[in-house]
Amino acid sequence: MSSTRSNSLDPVAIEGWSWQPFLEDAVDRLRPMGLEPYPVSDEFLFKQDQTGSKTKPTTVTTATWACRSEKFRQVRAACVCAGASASVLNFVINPLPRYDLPFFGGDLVTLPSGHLLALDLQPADKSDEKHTNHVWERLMPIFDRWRSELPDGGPIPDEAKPFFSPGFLWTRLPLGEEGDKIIASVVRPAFNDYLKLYLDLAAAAVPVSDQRRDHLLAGQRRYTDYRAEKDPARGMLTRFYGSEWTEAYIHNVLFDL
Ligand code: DBV
Repeated sequence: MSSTRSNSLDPVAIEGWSWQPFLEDAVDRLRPMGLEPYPVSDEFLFKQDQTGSKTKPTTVTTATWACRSEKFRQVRAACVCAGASASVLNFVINPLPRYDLPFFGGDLVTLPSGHLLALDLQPADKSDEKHTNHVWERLMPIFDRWRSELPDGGPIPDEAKPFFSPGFLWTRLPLGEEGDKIIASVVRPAFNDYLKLYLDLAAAAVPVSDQRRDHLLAGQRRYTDYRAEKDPARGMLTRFYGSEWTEAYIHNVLFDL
């Protein structure tokens, strides 16, 4: 097995990584949009280390897939595979501020305590109806369809609320057969429905004025700064790879606006 990845458009492949089919679905849908690789330096494209005790070490791999296109500043997937300790696909589409589009966000996380799953089209400015209404109108029926088949994930911090849409799909599922069944029959089609809507919105988006662009950019910065500051993966990544690598990864790759 090669120990590095080149910066290509092919989806990350990590042996035993449970979220691989989701990333493959996403890359298949994105390909027709005319993708180019987004530059990511080698140290963040592929990172591997050992964790756990000396007698029972686990390999922890973090790989990054990133591209850009005419309307997307950065599309990136952070892929973590650490055996039974963790499996994560964190997937974000960052549109260019020249287009009036929300962010696409997916956080698919498996920990020893269970699965935590989040999907949303997140606004750059929640109070701006011109930015949100036409998105929410089309998102809510999709949200309602899938939410009814998932347990509620429970409360999220108040300070996070400005950054979520009312279509924030958020659930926790148990490990094992029951959870796996719901992931295959509900979470995977929900992920693809959210992504399809997002790509439809992007296909229809036309460039906005300079003034509007500046407004959207300011909102995108607030969102990105928040995500970088509160990244729930910080603890896990720091345990695996140390603080220097983790902070550089969060600020220079994951949330780099
Ligand atoms: N989350 C990230 C990135 C990750 C990542 C870049 C590289 O933004 C993983 C990986 N999320 C991750 C992990 C956990 C969570 C939790 C490892 C578990 C942390 C832990 O328990 O140790 C959705 N993700 C969460 C939580 C929420 C979200 C609400 C629970 C937070 C908590 O309990 O404190 N993340 C949040 C969200 C989006 C998102 C709304 C966008 C759709 O990506």
